[in-house]
Amino acid sequence: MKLKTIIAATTLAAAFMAPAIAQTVEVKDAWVRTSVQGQKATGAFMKITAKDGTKLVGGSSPVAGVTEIHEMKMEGDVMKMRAVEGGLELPAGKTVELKPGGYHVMLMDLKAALPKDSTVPLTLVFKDAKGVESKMELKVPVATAPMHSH
Ligand SMILES: [Cu+2]
Repeated sequence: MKLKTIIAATTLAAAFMAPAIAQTVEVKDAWVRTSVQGQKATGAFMKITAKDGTKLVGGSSPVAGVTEIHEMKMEGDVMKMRAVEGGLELPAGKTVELKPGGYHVMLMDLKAALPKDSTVPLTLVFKDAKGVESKMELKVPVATAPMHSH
């Protein structure tokens, strides 16, 4: 019991030092879709794997006024987009893919164009089963199509 407490305290200290990194969450193949001047919104996509069950509850980026977790769904024959209520579930050990036509991180109120090959700083906010929030800082490449890492 005592050991567990010490480990928890150490993790917390590390989280404060290294601007708050979610140690148990892995993000791969992240990319942001290019946007042109005057465009109001774009999406960020990635593969997220949480070691322990957690939720993606929000995000922020200096390039966007508003960042939300969205899902796209067919309603009848209309594709609709809406914010994910209560956060996106990330079941333990299962990779959840955010991709065009499905879940995505919506960047709205864009402040400038996002040209190909630029980079967007993106902070993701996760909430674990106990309700503890942690943040992950990413530098996401801007692309016109999905990125692949091998
Ligand atoms: Cu959206």
